[in-house]
Amino acid sequence: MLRYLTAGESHGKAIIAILEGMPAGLRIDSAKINSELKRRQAGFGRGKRMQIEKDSAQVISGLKNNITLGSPVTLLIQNKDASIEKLHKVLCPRPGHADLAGLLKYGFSDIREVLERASARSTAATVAIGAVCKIFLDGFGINVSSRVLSVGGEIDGQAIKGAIKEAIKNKDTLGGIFEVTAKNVPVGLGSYVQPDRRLDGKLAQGVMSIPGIKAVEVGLGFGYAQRLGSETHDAIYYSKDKWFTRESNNAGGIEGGISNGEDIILRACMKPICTLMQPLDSVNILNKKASKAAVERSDTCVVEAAGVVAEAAVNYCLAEAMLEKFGGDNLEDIKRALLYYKKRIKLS
Ligand code: EPS
Repeated sequence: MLRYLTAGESHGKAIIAILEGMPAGLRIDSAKINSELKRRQAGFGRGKRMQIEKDSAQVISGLKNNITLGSPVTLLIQNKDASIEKLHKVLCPRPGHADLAGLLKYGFSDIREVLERASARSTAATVAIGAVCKIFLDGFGINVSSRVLSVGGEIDGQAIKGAIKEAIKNKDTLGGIFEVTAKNVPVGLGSYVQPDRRLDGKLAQGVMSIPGIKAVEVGLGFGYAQRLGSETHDAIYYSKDKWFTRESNNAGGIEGGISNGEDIILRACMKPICTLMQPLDSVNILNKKASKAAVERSDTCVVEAAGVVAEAAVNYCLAEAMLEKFGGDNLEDIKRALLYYKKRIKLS
């Protein structure tokens, strides 16, 4: 069983993740974790915080001589900006952020108590965990990547850059759509036997829980709504040398909540960042008077970074599904179980 917990405030001492359930015997190269953390910090439209931080993870448990022990792996990313105790109060909730609902829910009188943990800074932990899972999946040839499909309705790279520049100039923000693809995933991950074991449901949960994500679709997704069944389902062929094949992949690699051996493809929509330098109407939470929403240091557009975080979520989800199907406490046991399974399905 694979599970994790993250901790840390945006301007606290550090962001921490504990990942439990990685099998023993996996070599972890911390440079690989750090290169994923660096990718998360990149992209045109990021704010000033990314110039302050140079995220890198210390692995403080679960390894000996860089090899996993099967015990919890703790990852710690120090915050350079650890000014939480000195930061000013925030009194006017930003529409779209967790500010107002979080304040009411926890009974705070300062929105800072909400935003410190609600901040997308926590996605550094998601990426660190995903990077360990990526190293695990690499050993099975499974590869997850992402790409930006559109930002503010623009699809061309230059037009996207132009739209972000315009948004910066206008003190506005932009969202967009990205796609995540997982290649070489074996057939049979996830299951139809219980709702909470469906792979598409798990992937959607992982990606939907990234801050700012408002929609996730698998394969043709919303596109199914305009088409006939005869035009959409991926016909099945068989030949001795090629085994079972498809000529299309509208299902996005998942049928009945199970991976079907085709590429897993999902897309997600990120809303525009909700901290606006030209803020929307809001209300002061102390005197209840109309006011403009708080302005905090923030980004203009993070769709590219969100794609990197989604890769991490998908890596985690696929590692979990691999361990559920071929699970063991030892990496070699898992490799053997997969080999045996592949042999068995080719023979059937
Ligand atoms: C982020 C760190 C944050 C923000 C942003 C993303 O740092 P700071 O608040 O110090 O500028 O740049 O997160 C948000 C503002 C938010 O509301 O989610 C990061 O590390 O990605």
